[in-house]
Amino acid sequence: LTRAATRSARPGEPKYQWLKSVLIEHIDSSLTVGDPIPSERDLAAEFGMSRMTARRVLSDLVEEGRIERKVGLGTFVSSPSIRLPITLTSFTHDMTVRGMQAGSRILEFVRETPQPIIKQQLDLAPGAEIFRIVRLRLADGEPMALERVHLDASVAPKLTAADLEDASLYDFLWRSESIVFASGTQTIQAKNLDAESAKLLGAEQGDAVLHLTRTSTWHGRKVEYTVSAYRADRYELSTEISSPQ
Ligand code: 16G
Repeated sequence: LTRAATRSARPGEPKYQWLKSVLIEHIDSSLTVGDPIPSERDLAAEFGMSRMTARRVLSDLVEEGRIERKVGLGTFVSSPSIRLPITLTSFTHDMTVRGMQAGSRILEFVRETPQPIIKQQLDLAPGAEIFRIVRLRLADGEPMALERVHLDASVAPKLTAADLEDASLYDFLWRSESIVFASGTQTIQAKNLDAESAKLLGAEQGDAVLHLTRTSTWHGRKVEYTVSAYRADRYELSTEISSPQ
């Protein structure tokens, strides 16, 4: 670090705390996403501490999402997480309000008889069809989430893949069918990426993802069942909480 970026330890300040706050200040004031962070060995030497302490600081900053390790390359300032509220909004809306450009790559778009599990999730009658839509969702061109939508085909029979080229499904449903989801359920699980999904998301196999399952209802009817994998290094989920009444 440059001399300007460092400061002496405050009286009684543990070395771990000292290095951590100096690094955070340095990242916030002088570095941008992708800038390299000094190695554990260099930090230990510069701050006169054991490599173990320096390693702990770096590991904690990795865990907090401030920096990331790239195998064989070193440690770098990482992109800040996008904090999503847990509400019934669309990907396009969530990115737009954060000043980002939402996009999609459509990987599959089929109208089909649903698998039994999907039929059950959507309470579909025998013979009913769904649209199964698999999309890679992008924010400012960067792959962020993989999304598998199962939509009751009878509510939007005119839907085509072209309607979803870099466009919002929820906007289409509203504009063409006056459908707006007012309620639903959403489940959140932690999972690890399989090789194929990792490749699409530009991540590594085994990386953590936030696995979100959403069922959206319209006039008391389950219409959408969607399973999404959001990159855990780019998203955090947040919700208001209050004491039980
Ligand atoms: C979000 C929803 C997904 C919905 C999609 C529509 C979650 C977990 N999923 O990704 O259920 O289908 O938005 O997005 O939040 P769009 O209107 O931008 O196409």
